[in-house]
Amino acid sequence: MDDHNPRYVSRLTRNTLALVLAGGRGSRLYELTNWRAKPALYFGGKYRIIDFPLSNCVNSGIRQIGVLTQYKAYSLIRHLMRGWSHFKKEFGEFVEILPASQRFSDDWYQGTADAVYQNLDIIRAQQPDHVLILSGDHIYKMDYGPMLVEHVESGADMTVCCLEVPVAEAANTFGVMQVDTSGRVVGFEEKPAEPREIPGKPGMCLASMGNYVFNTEFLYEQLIHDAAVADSTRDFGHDVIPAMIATCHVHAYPFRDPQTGEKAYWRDVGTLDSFWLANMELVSTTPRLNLYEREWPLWTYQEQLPPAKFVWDKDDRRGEALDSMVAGGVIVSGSHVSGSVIFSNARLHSYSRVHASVILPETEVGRRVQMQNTIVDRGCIIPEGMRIGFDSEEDRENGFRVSTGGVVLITRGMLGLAEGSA
Ligand code: ADQ
Ligand code: ADP
Repeated sequence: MDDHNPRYVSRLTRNTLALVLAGGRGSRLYELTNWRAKPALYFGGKYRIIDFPLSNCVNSGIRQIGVLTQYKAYSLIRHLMRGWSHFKKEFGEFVEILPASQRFSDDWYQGTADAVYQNLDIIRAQQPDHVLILSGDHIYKMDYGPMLVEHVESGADMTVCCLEVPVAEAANTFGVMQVDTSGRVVGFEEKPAEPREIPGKPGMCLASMGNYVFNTEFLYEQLIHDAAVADSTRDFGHDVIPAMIATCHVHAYPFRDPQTGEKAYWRDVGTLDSFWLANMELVSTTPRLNLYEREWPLWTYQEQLPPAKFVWDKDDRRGEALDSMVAGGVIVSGSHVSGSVIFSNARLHSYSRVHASVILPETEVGRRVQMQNTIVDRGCIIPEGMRIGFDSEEDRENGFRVSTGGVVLITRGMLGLAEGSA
């Protein structure tokens, strides 16, 4: 490779088609994903989870993107149409929505490999050199260019992006692989109960991030082969990758922070506790995920709203928010917010205290509410005087969900509000 040719990486990224897998339900988020796919879930005060992989693609110079949808895609599709439809086909750029029900098969997508298989004709029409398959579920900033370069240099048929993760975190959750000294993958198990450790690193294993680079022809071959295997669940992690290891060249690309060379920030916000915690990490004084970095813009859609307003009310109650992120359209009136993430158009009324909570858009917090360690779904109206997050028994009696880590989830349904409109 010619390291010094600045066009080298851009040629690779230009000739790559990204397919973002965005059909997953995210069942461990319970009622939070009853009405929206996990990639459409709100995150970080104004984003949706899918904005992270999509922004990563654009910042990496990959501008041919298909988003594969399936489960409860309405909210996701609306977001993509409003926020991600400004690409210019004339420059060979697009973000295209590929819904399951539109394809030639009567079946909805089965596993992730089937989702891609059903779109083979669309991939063929683009004639990319490489296909980058991305999970639409994760929070991280990553330049995919260096992974493409390493993929090409290694001579691999396919590359899996990976991270070192504690064994306890990976068990039953991630694909776990073994590599030889050259970085070639020699073993892969999907969600093993007892992941194999990295030699010399007790307690750690090498987990798949669910992001893959395929040589396009090789991808066709593998998907067509898998489609003919009778007992396959048509899933990359369960079926396609384990079947390839013995005969094909699969390379592992470790995702590292480009500045420090250390393990990079990556969060699978798949549970209520991890979703809450990843939002809390953002309001720490020096967050590992910096949303304010100008060189890696994170794009999203948000309607134009007036600036957040903090009202010192007539009873001399200060409306204030400390160590918090507050979106547009919010009014904090005579209430105290700390360590929280408040999304657009929320209203917080006098004498209330909100701590360590994630409040999704269009929410109303009544007067004298005391709340901590809580996730409030979009459109909730919290009645005056409620105490939430102090006593799990009381929270359950009120009909709320309390996670294993003690985080409270409140949705409209739990408050007896109409669920059908936002
Ligand atoms: P999981 O995340 O558990 O494991 P899965 O539920 O298949 O795998 O989701 C992968 C991605 O595909 C998600 O972004 C999801 O939204 C999406 N998705 C799921 N089914 C889909 C479908 N039918 N159509 C479109 N999109 C779909 C995977 C890998 C593991 C790896 C983890 C990392 O299988 O090996 O460790 O990701 O989180
Ligand atoms: P967003 O699209 O911004 O994520 P929602 O997911 O709340 O917002 O809304 C998407 C649509 O799904 C709503 O307009 C509504 O019709 C439906 N919906 C959302 N949440 C619920 C719910 N809890 N119960 C019933 N329908 C809902």
